[in-house]
This record gives sequence, structure tokens and C-alpha cells, in this order.
Amino acid sequence: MKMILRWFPYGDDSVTLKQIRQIPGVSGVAAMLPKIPVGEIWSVEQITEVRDEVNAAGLEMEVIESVNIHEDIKKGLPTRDKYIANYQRTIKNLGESGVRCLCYNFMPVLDWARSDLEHSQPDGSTVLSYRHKEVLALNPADLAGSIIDNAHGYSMPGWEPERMPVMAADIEFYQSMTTEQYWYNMRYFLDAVIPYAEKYDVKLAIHPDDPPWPIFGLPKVITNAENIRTFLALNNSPYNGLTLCTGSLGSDLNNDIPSIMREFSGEKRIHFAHIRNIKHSAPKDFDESAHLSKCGDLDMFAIVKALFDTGFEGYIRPDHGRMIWDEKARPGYGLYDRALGSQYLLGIWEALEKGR
Ligand SMILES: [Mn+2]
Repeated sequence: MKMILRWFPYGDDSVTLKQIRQIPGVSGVAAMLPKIPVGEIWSVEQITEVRDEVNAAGLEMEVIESVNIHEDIKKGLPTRDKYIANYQRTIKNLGESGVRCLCYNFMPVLDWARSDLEHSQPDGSTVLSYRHKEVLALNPADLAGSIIDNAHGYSMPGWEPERMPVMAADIEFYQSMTTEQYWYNMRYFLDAVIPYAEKYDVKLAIHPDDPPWPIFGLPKVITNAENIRTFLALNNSPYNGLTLCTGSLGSDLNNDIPSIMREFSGEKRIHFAHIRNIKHSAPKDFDESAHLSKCGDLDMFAIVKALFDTGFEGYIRPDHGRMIWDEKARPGYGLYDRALGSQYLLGIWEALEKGR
């Protein structure tokens, strides 16, 4: 198991590599290259420039989060083959640059959604929160606008401004697409890119839909154990795997996260784990809480134990954090609370190792 933190290059992050290096037990970062438009090839030069900066700080860059999938691939348009070829080439370039795990998602148009990025808590901290009625009351452009406006000038991955003008048309397109067609488009993509992932030793790790239920009539697929089984069966290669995000899947109270962890880690299909806690106020309303089990609805010990018991050898990151101690940072990606989360998770891991 390797503990890492998400980090954004080119000064697009309030957190420095030096700070990350000083968190005990954190060996690397999950990085991205936000300057490259969706669908274009990530060149070896661009990748190794960032990798070298990370390595020079004494950290590894074995994980990329994310290389986003061009909308034409998800839509199944004839132009998808060009973008798939670019994706194949990006996988090759990443593998040759030492990247071993690639997190991505296959969510149509919207990526993740929250109704408030600075929701106040009784202890004075703020967290990302989701209130289903508030999200449904917005139109998609308003939702996008509120997320971008509250990002304190940092880029918000998944909410790139260039995607916004075509958002309404894209949503209309997907509203008439069946879930079966969406699965088919996914398999078409996987069958084309998995051979490259195998050849260049880059484990692909899909992130669940966040939240795991439909918004604005858009198809949702990676939402529960049954759908994950369907997804993994689309292509049986071990390189077709998961980023198991406890907060995303755990937003649906019907999902038993430790059991999901145990099943898919046991099958060696979890390559990356995002571990965070959430606290529900209603079945579709939740706050992203502190990592500690007693602060949320998820049993962190049971989750980490499921990975430990199944010999998990992938990457873990404390997913999002609260904003504490007056930190100013990209929502969800401050230093302090993610550092606390990493230490808590490493503490559970050490207890499991020594208690064996
Ligand atoms: Mn996540």
C-alpha cells in the first residue's frame, strides 16, 4: 500500500510538494496536467516535466488523476476513434514516464456535483455538502457557475470553463440515450485502450459516479456493487480496475462499503482507493465529514481492514478534506485536514499490521 495525496502542478495548488513531503508516510502524489484540453495527447515532455518536479521534491508520481474522457467517446460518435487513439497514445506516454495507475471517470457531462463548497460546521470548519433538492432546483449551468465561482480562482477538475457552452446540448443528447447504449460505449472504449494499459503497465482505475444517482436525467453507471460487477465484466483484464471512492459510493446508504471493498479488492481489481467519510442528514443529503469513523456514517476501520485483509497493494489517498485552521485552498483540497486523514488511515494500517 502506498499513501499519496492529490496535487495540482503549475502553481494551481495552495499546497506545495515540500509540505506534502513533510507528511509522514506519504510517498507521492496523484497529479494531473490541467493545461491539456480534454481529448488531446499528453506528451512525454509534458508528463516528465511535472514528474521531474515531483521527484525532485522527494516524492513519486505513479498515479495520474485524471485523464478525462472526451465527450464524443461517451456519446459513441464516429469521431470517438480519433480521441480513443489519442487516449491510447497518452497511456503509452504515461507508462513510459513511470506512471502505473490512471484514474478516470466515465460520467456524462457533469462530473461530480455538490450544492455547497463551504458549508459551515458547528466546530467552525467548512466542508463540501450536497442537498438533493437544492441541486435539482438549479439548472446545469447554474450548478456549474456556482462551483466555478466558489473555487477561489483554482481550476475545478471536471468543471473546465471550455466545457460549459456546450453543456446544455450535451445534456439533451444524453437524456435520450439508454443505459445499455452507455454501457456499450464504455466497452468500446475499454476494449480499445486496455491492450495499451497492459502493454505499458498502466492500471486503469475508473472512479464511481458522484453522487451515485441520476441528476438532470443523465445516465449513471458506476453506482453500486452490481453495476461494478457489470463494468468489470465488460473487460476481464486486471488492468480494467477501480478507483474505489468511499465517499462517492457511500453517498448511497444502500451501499455496504466494507463489503464492496472486500469483494473487489479480493479480486485484485481495486488499484486506487479514495478514503473519506460522509455524514448524512437525509438519504440524499450529506456533508463531507472528518475522516474519523465517529464523525461520519462510514466505518473507516472496517474499510481499511477490508483492504488489508485482501492484500491490497495499490494506492490510497485521503480523498477530500474539510477546511480547517483558517486555511485558504481549493475546496476539498486543503493541506491540513487531508494530512490528518492520511495519518489516521496510516494509523489504522499499522494497527492491523501489528495486530496480525
Ligand atoms: Mn473520490
